[in-house]
Amino acid sequence: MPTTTVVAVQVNDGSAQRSEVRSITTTFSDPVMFNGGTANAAAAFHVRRVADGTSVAVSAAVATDGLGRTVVTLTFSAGTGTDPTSALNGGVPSLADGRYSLTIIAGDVLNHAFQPLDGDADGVPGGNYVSPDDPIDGGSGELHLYRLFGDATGDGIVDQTDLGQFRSTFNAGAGNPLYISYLDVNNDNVVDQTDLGQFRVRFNVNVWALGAPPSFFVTAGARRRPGRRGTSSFPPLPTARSWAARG
Ligand SMILES: [Ca+2]
Ligand SMILES: [Ca+2]
Ligand SMILES: [Ca+2]
Repeated sequence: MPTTTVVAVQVNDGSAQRSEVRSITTTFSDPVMFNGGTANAAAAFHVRRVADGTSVAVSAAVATDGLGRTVVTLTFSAGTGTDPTSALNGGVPSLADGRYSLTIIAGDVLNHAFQPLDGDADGVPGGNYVSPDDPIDGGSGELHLYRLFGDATGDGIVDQTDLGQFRSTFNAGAGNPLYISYLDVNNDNVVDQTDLGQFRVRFNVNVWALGAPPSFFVTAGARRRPGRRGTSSFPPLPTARSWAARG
């Protein structure tokens, strides 16, 4: 009998952006049961920030797909490891900036033969699932399990390409086809100066260079500069040189 494995792990809805990361969905190869029952499913899943090992509290929604396989969608509880700004105005909390790992405890996930999950996919029951490393140079099978507000392209850096998308949605509100919700950092249904402020502090930042928070861009509040609200012009962004000069 084949072992039960993890067949897919998806970030958000599977789209590329990593500006906001609000869910991780795991699909198993078979129907599975969880140690302590479905209500305790979250205990089998551990999401940690790579930089400092911080655990993120998760909730787990357990479902069955059209093939009868168990599918678990994790969402993140506001608090350690999430970005408080992402939860403003009723937003679903996003992971904070940084790289993350997902571990699924094999012994907490049993198939109908009561065999533990073959998380390491070596054909033998047992062995935790551990998400791949997401090296900076990419690679097949990587999950891009990281978050950096402004990273519309999902490559782990906020750069000119992302800026192009930010510009395209600047001053757009919900209902406008140009509105991009994952660039609306505070979920107030418009991409404006507040969101620009959060984008700006991450410009030319990449997730592999991020240490453990608190970092200046993680703790930076959504500040508005007096008199700038409602302007339609797009202020120039600082160059990499000027950011470096800030130290
Ligand atoms: Ca195994
Ligand atoms: Ca990017
Ligand atoms: Ca906004």
